[in-house]
Amino acid sequence: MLEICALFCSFFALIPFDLTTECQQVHTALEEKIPGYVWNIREIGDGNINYIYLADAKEKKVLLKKALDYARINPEKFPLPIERLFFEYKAYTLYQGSCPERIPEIYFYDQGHGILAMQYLAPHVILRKGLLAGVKYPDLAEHLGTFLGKSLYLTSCYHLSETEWCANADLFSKNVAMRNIIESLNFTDPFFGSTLNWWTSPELDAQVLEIQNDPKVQAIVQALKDKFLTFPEALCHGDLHTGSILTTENDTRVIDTEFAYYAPISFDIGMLLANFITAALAAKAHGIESNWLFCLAEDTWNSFEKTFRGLWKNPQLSVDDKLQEIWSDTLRLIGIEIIRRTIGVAHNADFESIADRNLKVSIEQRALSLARKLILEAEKLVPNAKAFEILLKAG
Ligand code: SR1
Ligand code: MG
Repeated sequence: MLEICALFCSFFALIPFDLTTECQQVHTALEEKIPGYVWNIREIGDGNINYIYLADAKEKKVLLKKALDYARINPEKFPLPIERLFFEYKAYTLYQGSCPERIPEIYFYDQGHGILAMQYLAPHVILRKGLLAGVKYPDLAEHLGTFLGKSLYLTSCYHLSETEWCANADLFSKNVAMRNIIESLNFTDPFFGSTLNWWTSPELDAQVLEIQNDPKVQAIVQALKDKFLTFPEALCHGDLHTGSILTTENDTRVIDTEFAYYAPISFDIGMLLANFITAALAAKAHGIESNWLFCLAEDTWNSFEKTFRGLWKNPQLSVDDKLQEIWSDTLRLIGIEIIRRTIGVAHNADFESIADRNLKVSIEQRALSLARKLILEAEKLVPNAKAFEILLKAG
């Protein structure tokens, strides 16, 4: 009897933990590509778009991303092509050439099953969770500023030959579905209205109306949207918020590159700094210090600028002029990202996990007013050590 029981148990130990069709496909792909292990597979993700699995064999762990033909956040509203994973894989491939130390190792891409397998990073946590828990990462600004400088400059039209740059821009221009999401969710819906938008109502209603009825705000956002769609300056991650970064105290890795697109250099920087500022604005509600988070934004910019200047070798264009343009657009994009995370469809835990409604409202009101100011007055702020402090006071 004991023997039968042991046989029964060992038989089931060979079968993955979760037997959904998707999980079964993950299991099949793994057995094909990395044979010789007994994989225990479980779903561990909670993102907006894909399913994430941890495959755990005794001696080996692999993280697998499985794309379905819709976004998990809302299958009916967001049908999505599985090919987004191809662009994610291609973006990792370019990052492998420009800044390999800041991404996970990629093991395989299985186009047929829509699966991307990569290094399981442990004990890494999603940066957003770490920041909201008050963890201070001593190397984070330097890691991310360097990542921005290297990944953006080394894939740009200022560095690559025209042939290479055109080939890259052409390839990523086919990531149309993801570009359309950015176009709608970041640049259109929050500023021009959409039934998908939601916010803390009625408290924020007046501010939302003010933003959506301000022709100056709309003209600036429209201009940035046009620039995003028509200026393939460098490879942008496309979704570089604090949920797309894994950290330990001394390591930082950028993940989730499925929105990758050739776009203006400022796009990634604006989104990332906006998410630091969002965390800073929410800090009080989470019982954490805000100043370090504002400094994180400032230090990340400084590290980006230093890296970018160091790499710049373009005699026809002044690096100062280019950085000035990137800076002003970055500020406007910070404003755009803060607004879309407060009144668009996809919000962040920074604000949404605040239980005290009055406190949440006051933080969101401050965020909206700061963001609007950034969009309208970006020209007035010069990139110096005090810029983010001024921002804080202005908000
Ligand atoms: C339909 S996807 C919603 C959001 O999730 C991603 O992380 C992007 O930020 C996108 O806007
Ligand atoms: Mg993501």
